[in-house]
Amino acid sequence: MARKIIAGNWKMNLNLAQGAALVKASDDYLNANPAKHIDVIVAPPAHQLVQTVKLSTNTKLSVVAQNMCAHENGAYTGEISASMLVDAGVELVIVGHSERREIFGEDDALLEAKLHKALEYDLYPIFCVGESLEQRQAGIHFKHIEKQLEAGLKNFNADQIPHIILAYEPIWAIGTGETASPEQAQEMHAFIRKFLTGKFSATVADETSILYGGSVKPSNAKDLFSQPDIDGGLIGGASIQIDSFLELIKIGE
Ligand code: G2H
Repeated sequence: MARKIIAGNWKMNLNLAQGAALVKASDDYLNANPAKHIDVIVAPPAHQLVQTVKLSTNTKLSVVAQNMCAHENGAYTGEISASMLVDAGVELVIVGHSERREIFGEDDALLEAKLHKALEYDLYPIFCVGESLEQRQAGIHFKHIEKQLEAGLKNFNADQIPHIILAYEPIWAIGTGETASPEQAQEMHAFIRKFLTGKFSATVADETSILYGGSVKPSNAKDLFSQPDIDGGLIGGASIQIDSFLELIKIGE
């Protein structure tokens, strides 16, 4: 069975004090509720990674970096490497968020290299895929997701795939307040699982967590997370408020 995960992507938000308060509240909640079957992940901006790792005492609370360089080390001003993330105590890294693809021009080849570099360092990548509104309206959304998955995963073997968490984030639903309906999300998650079955195996497909992202909030999370192929959420806006993030963890359990 795939792990159930609630991941908060803080993006470029929260200062040190705000980040500490949010992670402390999440940690306290998990310590007070030890029987919950959910993994919680928080993705702070880079300057908060070390602090966040130190504040996470519960084994179910992990820290994910929002990005990583594909290169080993060297003259890459502004970048952070896989070994630096490991050094900071980080366990996971987001790869291919649509904001990295769209705003910073990260292409399929670069993202594939990042995925391989992350696994080389035993960092679990959260690999994001998603279609634009135009692609959905043109009816090519399945084709597009298949293309992104194929490009990112083509050189991995079946044993490696369950170490990669997938996130389906339709671009038209990111930070827009518009959410994919539970049916639309389930349809795409089932498609992704079928892709994994065809390319790797039914066991791999069953063991790989597929998260949904795109304006998830307490009011719509229950319907989304109860879909059979949705294993949790990658949440932006609603993850940076303590109350709503704790509520989402409760709904995800
Ligand atoms: C999608 C999501 C987090 P939001 O980017 O990855 O953000 O929940 O604000 O749509």
